[in-house]
Amino acid sequence: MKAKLNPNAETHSTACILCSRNCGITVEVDGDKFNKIKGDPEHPMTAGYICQKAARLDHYQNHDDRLTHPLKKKSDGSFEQITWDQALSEIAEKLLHIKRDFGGDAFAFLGGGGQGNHLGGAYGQQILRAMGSRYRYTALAQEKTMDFWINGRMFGDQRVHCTEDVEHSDYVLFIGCNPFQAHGIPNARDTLKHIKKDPDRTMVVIDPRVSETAKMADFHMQVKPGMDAYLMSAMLATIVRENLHDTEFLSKHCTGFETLEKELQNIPIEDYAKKADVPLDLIQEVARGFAAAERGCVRIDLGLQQSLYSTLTAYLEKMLYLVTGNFGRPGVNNLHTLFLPLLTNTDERSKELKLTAHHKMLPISGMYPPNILPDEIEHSGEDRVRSVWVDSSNPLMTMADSKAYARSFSKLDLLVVVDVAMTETARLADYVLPAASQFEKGEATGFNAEFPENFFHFRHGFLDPVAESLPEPEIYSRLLAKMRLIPDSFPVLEKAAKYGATAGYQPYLMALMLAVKMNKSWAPYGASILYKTLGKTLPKGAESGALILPLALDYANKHFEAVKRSGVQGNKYTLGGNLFNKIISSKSGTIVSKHEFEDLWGFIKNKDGKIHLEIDRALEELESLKDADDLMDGYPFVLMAGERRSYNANQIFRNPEWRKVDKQGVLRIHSEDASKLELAGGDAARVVSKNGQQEVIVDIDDSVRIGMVTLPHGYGYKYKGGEQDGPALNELTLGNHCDPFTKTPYHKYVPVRLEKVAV
Ligand SMILES: Nc1nc2c(c(=O)[nH]1)N[C@H]1C(S)=C(S)[C@@H](COP(=O)(O)OP(=O)(O)OC[C@H]3O[C@@H](n4cnc5c(=O)[nH]c(N)nc54)[C@H](O)[C@@H]3O)O[C@H]1N2
Ligand SMILES: Nc1nc2c(c(=O)[nH]1)N[C@H]1C(S)=C(S)[C@@H](COP(=O)(O)OP(=O)(O)OC[C@H]3O[C@@H](n4cnc5c(=O)[nH]c(N)nc54)[C@H](O)[C@@H]3O)O[C@H]1N2
Ligand code: SF4
Ligand SMILES: [Mo]
Repeated sequence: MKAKLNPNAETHSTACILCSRNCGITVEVDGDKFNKIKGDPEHPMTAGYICQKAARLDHYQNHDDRLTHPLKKKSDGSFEQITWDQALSEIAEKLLHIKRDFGGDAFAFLGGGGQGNHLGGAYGQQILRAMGSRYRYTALAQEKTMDFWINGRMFGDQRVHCTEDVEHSDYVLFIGCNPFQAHGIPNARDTLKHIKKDPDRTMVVIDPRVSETAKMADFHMQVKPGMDAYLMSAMLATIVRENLHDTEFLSKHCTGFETLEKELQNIPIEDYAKKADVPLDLIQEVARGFAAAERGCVRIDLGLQQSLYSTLTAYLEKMLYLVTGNFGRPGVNNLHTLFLPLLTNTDERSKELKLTAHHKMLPISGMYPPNILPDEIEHSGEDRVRSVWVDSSNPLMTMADSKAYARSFSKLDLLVVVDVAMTETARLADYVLPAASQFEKGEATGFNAEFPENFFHFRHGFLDPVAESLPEPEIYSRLLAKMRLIPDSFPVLEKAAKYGATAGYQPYLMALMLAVKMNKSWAPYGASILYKTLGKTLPKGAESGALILPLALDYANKHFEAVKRSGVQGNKYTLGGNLFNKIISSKSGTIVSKHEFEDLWGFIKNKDGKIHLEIDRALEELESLKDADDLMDGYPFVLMAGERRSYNANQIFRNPEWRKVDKQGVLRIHSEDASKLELAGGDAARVVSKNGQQEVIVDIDDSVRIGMVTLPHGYGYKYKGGEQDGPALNELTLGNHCDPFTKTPYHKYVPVRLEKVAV
C-alpha cells in the first residue's frame, strides 16, 4: 500500500470569503496550514466553481499581522497586551460614561461584516442597542443605498430587492460591472462563456474600459465615464418613442408610467448619445434588441453606483427591465428573499427619525454612509460622535478620504477595533480586540439573493481560534455582561436548551419567551442569550449558529410552502426548527426555499400590490441632466479609483505575497495619453487629486478610454507596519465628492492630473 502523502491532513467544507459569491470550497488542512483548496461540488449554488483567488486563502488564515491578544494603547502610542477581562471591563465603563454624559448618539458602529462574515456583525449590532444609538455606518452605505432607497419608493419597502437571472437570460446588459473579474453573478466565468458561445444569446457591456467582460460581449458601448445616465435615458427614450415598451405589463403591474413617458418623450436622444460618446445607431440597436428579447436582464454594479447621478441610474436600470416587461419570469430580473436580514426598512415619513448632527442625514435601510462620518465626529456641536466601534472594516484604507478619517479618529474619546488583523485603523485604536478568523468559528453571509430557489450556507469553524482570539458572539456577549445588561450565564435557559432539537425547540422557545417577559431589559440582547444557551448545545465550531434559529422560524413562517418545497418537513410549529436543523447540519450549504414565479408579486409591499414608477427625486434628476455641470474642476483625467483585478480582494489579505501578478497595482493609461505625457510602461508617475497624491507605476493599456486612468482597489496598506503596498487610493478621494443625496462616493470619477516622476 502506498503511504498517504499527508497522514495528518483533514478536509473541511467551508466557503471562500473574498467576494459576495462565497463559493463553496473544501480545504485540506495540515495543522493550521491550508494545503489544498478546491471547489466544493456539494455546494448548492456554486457546485465546485471557484476562481484563482480562493487558492490563496492561507494568506488570510496565517500571516504576521494576525491579532493574538487584546491590546491597549499606552500614552506613548505603543500597545500593551492585556487580558480580555481588563479590556472588556475598561471598555464597558467608558461606554457607560459616554452614554451617561452625552447620550447614545455620541456612539457610532462602523462595519459589521465584509464579504464572508455577517453573523458576527449581527451579534455586534447589540451594542448599538446597548448604547441607545442609531448610528450604524456600513460599507453597503458607500455603494448600494441609492438602490435600496429607490426600491423603497418603487416596491414599498427598502428590503425588497432585485436580482438578475443572468444564467437563463438571452439578452444581458452588463452596465458598470465586470463579472469576469469581480464576479457578483453565479459562477461568473462559466456563465459568461456559455452566453458567449451561444449564438442565440446576446451580451452587451456598457463600460468605459474594454474590460475582460467587454471582450466577450457581442456589443460594447464604451461610454464616457460618468455619463451612463445620458446613455440609459437615450435607450429608454428610443424604446418609448418606437413603442417598444410592454404596455400590458405596465398597465397590469405598474403605476405612474405616464409621467416617466412624458419625460422620455422630451429627451434629446442625439445630444445625449453625444454626451455619452456612444454612436446613436449602436444605442438604438441595443435598445431595440433588448426590448424585443424574450428574456432580457440587467446586471449593474459599482461602475454606476460609485459614479455620477447614481440615484438616477439606480432608477433607470430598473426602468430598462420594467418598461420592457422583463420582470417576474425565468431569465429576467426578479425579486428575491433574504434569509439573513442584512437590510432594514427606513420609513422616511416616520416622526421618530432624527437627522445626523452635521450633515442632517436620514439613514437608508437603517444605514449611514461612511463618507460623512469624519464630519460627524469633527462637528462643533455637543451632539457630535465621540466614540466609534469598528468591526470587520478598515475604514482608514477603504472609506473616502483617509486623511479625514485619521484626523477625526484621533479626536475620539474612544475607538475600539475588532479585527483578525492589525490594520491601519487598528493602529489608531484605544483598544484592539482580536477576532477568531472565519475558519475558526461559525460564520455565514447574508449575500444570498437568488430566486426562485434561494440557499443559505452556515459554515462550521474547523480550526481552534488562534492564541487568545475569540469569535464575535463571545466578545459581544461578554461585553454586554460587563455593561451589566445581561447576566454572565442563564442556567434555566441552558437546561431548557438541552431539550431543544428533540421537541422542535418548543420548550426552549417557551422558556426563552418567559425569561424575556420576566426580564424585559434583556429583550434587545436575544442574540447573546441564544448564543449563551442554545449555542452551548451546538457542535464545536458552530456555537454562533444559535442566532439562526429565530431567522429560520421567521423564514419558515413567511415562506412556508417554499421552505417545504425545498425538502424540509414539518407543520407550522415545527417547520422552522427543522429548517434550522437542516442548515446547521449541511456543512456545504443548503437550499432553504423553492418559490414559484407567481409568489414574487406577493413580495411587493405597496398597498395596491403594484410597482410605483413615479419617483419624484429620480424624475427631477432626469430633468436636471439637461443642464448638468462638469465636475472635473480643470483636471484632465478621470481616475477610476478602485478597479477589480485578478489579484485584489478588498483589504482581506494583508501579506502582499498573496498576489501572483500586478504586485505594484499599476496605473492603466491609454497609449495616446501616455505618449502626450511622455510616459512609457514601467515609468513612475504621480497621480495628483484635489486631496493628495500617490506615486504609481505606469502600464500602457489601450483597454482604457482616452482621458481615463485606472488604479486597483485593495492596495496601499502597510503589512507589519512596513512599506506601503501599492497605491493608497483613499489618500486621493474626498468625502464630499459624492452623491448629494445618498452620500455614496464618486470613486469611479475622481478628477486627477498626472506628473512624470524624474528618476
Ligand atoms: N477581484 C476582485 N473581485 C471583487 C472585489 C475585489 O476587491 N477584487 N471586490 C468585491 C466588491 S466589495 C464589490 S462591491 C464588487 C464590485 O464589482 P464591479 O463593480 O463589477 O467591479 P469594478 O471593477 O469596481 O467596476 C466595474 C466596472 O465599472 C467600470 N466603470 C468605471 N467607470 C464607469 C462608468 O462611468 N460607467 C460605466 N458604465 N462603467 C464604469 C469599470 O471599468 C469596471 O470594468 O467586486 C467584488 N469582487
Ligand atoms: N477608493 C475606493 N475605495 C473603496 C472601494 C473602491 O472601489 N475604491 N471599494 C469599496 C467597497 S465596494 C467596499 S465593499 C469596501 C470594503 O471595505 P471594508 O468594509 O473596510 O472591508 P474589507 O476591505 O473587506 O476589510 C475587512 C476587514 O475585516 C477584517 N476581517 C476579516 N475577517 C474578519 C472576521 O471574521 N472578523 C472581524 N472582526 N474582522 C475580519 C479584515 O482583516 C479587514 O481588516 O471598500 C470600499 N472602498
Ligand atoms: S473570490 Fe469570489 S468568485 Fe472567486 S472563489 Fe472566492 S467567492 Fe468565488
Ligand atoms: Mo463592495
